[in-house]
Amino acid sequence: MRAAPYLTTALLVTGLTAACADGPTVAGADGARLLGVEPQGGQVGVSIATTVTVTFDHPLGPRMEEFVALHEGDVSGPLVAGLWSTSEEGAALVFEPAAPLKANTQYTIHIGGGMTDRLGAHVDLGIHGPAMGGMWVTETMMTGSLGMGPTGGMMGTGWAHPTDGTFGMTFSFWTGT
Ligand SMILES: [Cu+2]
Repeated sequence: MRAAPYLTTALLVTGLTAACADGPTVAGADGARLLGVEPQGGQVGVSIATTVTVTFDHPLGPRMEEFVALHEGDVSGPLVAGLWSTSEEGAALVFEPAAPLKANTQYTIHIGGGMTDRLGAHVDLGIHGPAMGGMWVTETMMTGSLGMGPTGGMMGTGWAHPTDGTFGMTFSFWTGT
């Protein structure tokens, strides 16, 4: 299932979303890949009525919507009230805020780094995440934040990458007026 190096390079230069959408959709040795984040990291002027959608190239395991969150401010900020659910037969996680977002405010989508897909393979955020404005979450970012230390719930299984010491990826966006 692993693409040859020349193929990977070709995908990177030909447009990530289109190329990957045409790729394999069957889970294999490689875990599901993050394909889309809406709003993307760095986006400004986002509607206060926005929802958040996080899309993968094949379905995730059960209850993975527990490992994605929307913070007000940066990753250390409070959680926005609302409901995460799955769609696309488990390949997309969708957040409906309980109320419209605040105007002219930063929000940060936090996607867990330890999620697994339906076959139990580790989800990959790194192939496409950075190109959509994603930033890896370090231990320093987590332990410095209110209520998010080792007992705070966003550093355990599902949030922590199994090997590299990161805690998922964030995508910050800014609402408009
Ligand atoms: Cu978080």
